Amino acid sequence: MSDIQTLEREILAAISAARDEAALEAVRVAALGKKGAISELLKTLGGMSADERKEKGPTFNSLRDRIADALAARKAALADDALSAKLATERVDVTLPARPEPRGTIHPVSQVLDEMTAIFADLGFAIAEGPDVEYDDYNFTKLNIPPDHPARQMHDTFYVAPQADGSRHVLRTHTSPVQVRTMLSQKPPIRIISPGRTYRVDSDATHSAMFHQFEGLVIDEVTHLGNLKWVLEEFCKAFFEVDQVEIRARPSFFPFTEPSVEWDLRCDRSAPGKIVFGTGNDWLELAGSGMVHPRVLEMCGIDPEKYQGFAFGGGLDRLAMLKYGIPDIRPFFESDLRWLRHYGFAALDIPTLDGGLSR
Ligand code: FA5
Repeated sequence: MSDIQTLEREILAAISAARDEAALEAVRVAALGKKGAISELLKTLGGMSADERKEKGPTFNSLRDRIADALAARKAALADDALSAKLATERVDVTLPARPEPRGTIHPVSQVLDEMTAIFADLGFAIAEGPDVEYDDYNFTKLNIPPDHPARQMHDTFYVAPQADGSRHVLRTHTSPVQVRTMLSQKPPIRIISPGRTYRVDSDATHSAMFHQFEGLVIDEVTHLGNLKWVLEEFCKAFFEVDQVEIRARPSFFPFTEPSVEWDLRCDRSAPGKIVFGTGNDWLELAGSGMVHPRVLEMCGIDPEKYQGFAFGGGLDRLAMLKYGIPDIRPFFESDLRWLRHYGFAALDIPTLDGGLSR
């Protein structure tokens, strides 16, 4: 075997023995680097006669090309091996079962909020929203509660520091300012429901400083308390998942409605720890309501000669407590995981009217 063939065999053997890129690079340098064996061979061509160069030149050059090709092929194979090894360590076994227990749950307030919006959307109401930090003007004045009016004392208000222009913001004490925002930005007919956070300086087993309310508003050319009663009855039937309900009206007072009506829902609380809706001799407070006061319509740019409407609102946390038998409002906002696991809902059980609200 010629020296050239021996050299080629040795280099090819070293190439296939290289286990990684660094080892392969060392083989390349030893063969094709400046002082490499093949480079040294090529250098000898310069000292040869023309005939000799003609004979050896192609042999040396093709040797160099074969070694370069073998180096490139081995490099590609090593890169493939490295990628396969990496993929093998990162492989996920998709046949493994998911975590046996879902860890998060849906808070009862979120659940009730979803249930409520599903019901009112089905009745043709749009969802409206307003900010937690509200203009004093929208929370009170445009709702017919001017500054220094005694009705302001009905709400224990959190005031925000005065603005540079002297105007004041409040943490909204009810969702009723969404009525104002809606009337200022939309033309009748209006049909909205607005659930959201509200704030009052208040705390005991059934009152929290931050709580949730819902607000409904309907404005059209002809509306009356009968429509309001029907809407509340339809809501109660769907929400409490019973075929029949009975609600009763009591006269009440809200500065932004005239007349004002408070609604109660008939229920049976005779069995300990249980409430049945639609029968019995007990009554539960459901919502405040009334026909929108003409002055409110006027202040919100709606002609009270042409339009009238009704509004209603109540406590969303209270509805959750009633429906799901939760006795105390305070743990709602204490982030106690044991409470959340007990009263929470499965994350994928999104309430729908046809799929069932609270299953
Ligand atoms: C209002 O806030 C009126 N805006 C409701 C309304 C809307 C009347 C539209 C007419 C037309 P009231 O102050 O009564 O009304 O509050 C309504 C409900 O919010 C209460 O019945 C109660 O369920 C709930 N609520 C009030 N304060 C708290 C509190 N601190 N914690 C939990 N729930 C509360």
